[in-house]
Amino acid sequence: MSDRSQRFPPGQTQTAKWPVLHYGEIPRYAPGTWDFRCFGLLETEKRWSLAELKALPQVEVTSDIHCVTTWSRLDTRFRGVRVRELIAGLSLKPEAKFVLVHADPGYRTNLPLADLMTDDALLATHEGGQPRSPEHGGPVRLVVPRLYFWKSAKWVRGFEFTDLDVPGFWEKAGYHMRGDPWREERYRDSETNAMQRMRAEAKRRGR
Ligand SMILES: Nc1nc2c(c(=O)[nH]1)N[C@H]1C(S)=C(S)[C@@H](COP(=O)(O)O)O[C@H]1N2
Ligand SMILES: [Mo]
Repeated sequence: MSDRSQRFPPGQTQTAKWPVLHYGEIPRYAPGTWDFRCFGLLETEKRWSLAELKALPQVEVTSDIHCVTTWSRLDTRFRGVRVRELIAGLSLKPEAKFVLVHADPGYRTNLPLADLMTDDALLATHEGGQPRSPEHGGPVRLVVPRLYFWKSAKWVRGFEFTDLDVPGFWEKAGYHMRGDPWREERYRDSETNAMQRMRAEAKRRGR
């Protein structure tokens, strides 16, 4: 079972800096054509423009974030739309049990629908009172602090509701399908090339 009596999940250490980690280039976006889409196992698909998303009720949540490369950052203050509120307005089909998160540039990550329905799961537009910088996922990033941070897709563009758990980018490369830091669900099995590359990259950037 998860042991939340400790502030840090097993194997994690605190970082004061906030490392920037992603695969590929920081994507550009056009505020006029950017949209956030919900599709898949829904009666009716839905989309929001950036202006529409920003006009939804905002909440502020302070969270600890835990990267699988072993750094943790405490007390990060995010502001945005609570994912649960967004999903509450959708007509989900009963078979919808998982979400494949779609993000720029071609990033995907999967998680159980239940993990998006928690109080602290946000579509974050702000951090520490500032709009999200492009390198940390602006204009909108997903934040799911209860799971390892690779699930918190930067440059998020949509949720695809599915009946099966479809592996995303890192999950296909061997990362855990769920990724609960308190259970140390880091990798599914042995280390793959992609994982080694990512770790070497993190080291190079001086995490
Ligand atoms: N779109 C996108 N989102 C992403 C990634 C990525 O490569 N592309 N990397 C993930 C990983 S592995 C981590 S640790 C966090 C890092 O977020 P940060 O750069 O804000 O620290 O973003 C996650 N979200
Ligand atoms: Mo990561």
